[in-house]
Formats: sequence, structure tokens, C-alpha cells
Amino acid sequence: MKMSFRWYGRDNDPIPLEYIKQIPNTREVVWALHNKVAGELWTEEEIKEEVAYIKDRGLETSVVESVNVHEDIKLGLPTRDRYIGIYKETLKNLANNGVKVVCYNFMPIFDWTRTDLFHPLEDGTTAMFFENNKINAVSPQELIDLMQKESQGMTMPGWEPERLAKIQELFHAYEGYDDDKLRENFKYFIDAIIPTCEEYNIKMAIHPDDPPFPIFGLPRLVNKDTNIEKLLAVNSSKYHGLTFCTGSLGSDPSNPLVDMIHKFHDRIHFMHVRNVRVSENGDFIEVSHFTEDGTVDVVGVMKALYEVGFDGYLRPDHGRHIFGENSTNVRAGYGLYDRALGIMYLNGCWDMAKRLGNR
Ligand code: DNO
Ligand code: MN
Repeated sequence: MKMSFRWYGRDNDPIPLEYIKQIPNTREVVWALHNKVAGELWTEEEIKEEVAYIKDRGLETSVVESVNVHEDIKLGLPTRDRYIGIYKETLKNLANNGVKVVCYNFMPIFDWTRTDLFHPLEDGTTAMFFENNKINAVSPQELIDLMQKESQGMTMPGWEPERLAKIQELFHAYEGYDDDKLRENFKYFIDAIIPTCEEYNIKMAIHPDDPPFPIFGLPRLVNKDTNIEKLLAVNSSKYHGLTFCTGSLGSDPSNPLVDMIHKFHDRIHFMHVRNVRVSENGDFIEVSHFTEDGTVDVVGVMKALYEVGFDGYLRPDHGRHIFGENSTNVRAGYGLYDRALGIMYLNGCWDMAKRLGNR
């Protein structure tokens, strides 16, 4: 297991790399060129510069999150071939600079969705919250306004204002699309890029839908056991794999996370470990990584990973905002302290599994 920490870039993240290096067992930075919009080429020069900046500070750059997929690819429009060509070129450029795994998603229009980015918890901290009643009461445009207000001017990947300005057109374009149609377009994309991945040895790791149920009636592909099976079956190459996000998948408590790790482990290239507390009515909040704080069996997940011999990359996913962190000084979900505490908890779980040695 290779521990990592997501970082948004020198102009974009208040956390210095020097601090990340101080977190025990953490050698890898999960990075991206965050100024790139979906469909734009990542040039070798730009990649080289960012990789050198991180490596010069003593950290590794094996994982990129995310190279976003252009909407025309998801929609299966005739223009998709051009965007797929650019995507392959970006993969080649990343592989030539040592990148091993690319995390991405295939969710229509929206990336992750929450209704409250700084929701108070009982312990005096705040965390990201998803409230069903609230989402059911707003229009897509109202949701965008709400997310933009909550983030207080911090950029949020997946929520680019330029793209979302065309929200009505986007919704219109998806009329008549169901899960099968989206899966067909996914297959076209993955079949087209896998030969490049195999040739250059760079693995694709698709992130689950977050939340793992439909929003505004849009289709969904990566949300539960059976659908993940279907998704993996579209192309049998190991280079077509998963980012197994316990917070996304665990927001649907019917997902048997431990069994799913045993079932899919040879296709899991990247782990996001996060705990959530799911209420009876389906609302969920992102609590600390400590198992008892939430509904996700974090200890069970780490034990299962040890048992299957997981040797991919892992990062703590979102954390709470703690020790004075708030909407003015951290990016929602991506503060320093709770993610660092989370890493130490995950390190502890892993070490104990190793000591007990049931493989
Ligand atoms: C949330 C993340 C996701 C993830 C993308 C991958 O913090 O786990 O936004 O980066 O869905 O493309
Ligand atoms: Mn995740």
C-alpha cells in the first residue's frame, strides 16, 4: 500500500508540500494541472514543470486526479473522436513523466455533489453534508449557486463556472439518455484509450458516482456492486480499473464494501478511504476516519486490503475542517489536519493487520 495525499498545486492550495512531507509514511502527492478544462491537452512541458516542482520537494508524483473527460465523450457526439485523441496524447505525456495511475470519473454534468460544505458536527468541527430534502427542493441552477456560495470563491474541480453557465443546454443534451446509453459511450471511450494505456503502462481508475444514486434524473454507472461488475466487463484489460472510494460507495449502506474489495481487488488501482455517517433518511455527513464515528467499516476495509495484498495507491479522502480551519482558509473537505489524522489512523490499521498477518 502506497500512502498519498491530494494537493491542488502551488497557486491553488494553501497547504505547502513541506507539511505533506511531514505526515508519516506519505511519499506520494496526488496532483493535477488544475487550470486545465476537460478536453484540453496537457503538454509535456507543463507536466514536466509540475512534476519537477513536487519532486524537488522530496515527494513522488505517480498518481493524477483527475484528467476530466469532455462532455461530448459522455454524450457520444461526433466530436468525441477529437477529444479522445487529445486524452490519449495527455496519457502518453503523463506516462512519459512517470505517472502510473489516472483517476477520473464519468458522471454527467456534475462531479461530486453536496448541499452544505461546512455543516456543524457535534464536536465543534464542520464537514461536508448531503441532505436529500434540500437536493429535492432545488433546481440544478440553484444547486450550482449554492455550491458556489458555500465555497466562498475557492475553485472546485468539477464545478467550473464556464462549463456550468450552460447548464440548461447540458440538461437538454442528456434528454433520453439512460444508464445503458451512457455505458455504451463509456465503452467507446475506454476501448479507444486502453491500447495507449497498455503500451505506455498507465492505469485508468474510474471514481464512483458521488453520491452513488441519481441526481436530477441523470444516468449513473459506478454506484453499486452489480453496476461496477457491468462497468468492468466492458473491457477486460487490467488497465481499466477502479478508484475504490469508500465514502462514495459507503453513502449507500447496502454496498458490502469489504466483500467488494475481495471481489474487485485485481482491478483496484487507487483507494480513497473516507468515513461517512448515513442517517435513516439517507442523508450523510463526512465524519472522521475513526470507524466508530461513522457507518463505514474503515477497520474492515483496511484489513480486507491487507488480506488481498493491495499494493496500489491509497489516500485519505475528504476530512472535517478542524483546529481553526474554516471556509475562509481551506478548500472544503481538503484541510490539512483531519486528513493527516486520518492517515495516521489508516497507517495504524494497516500495521496492525500486518502484525496479525492474515493474508
Ligand atoms: C472528491 C473526489 C472526486 C474525484 C473525481 C474524480 O473529492 O473524490 O471529486 O476527484 O470524481 O474524477
Ligand atoms: Mn473519493
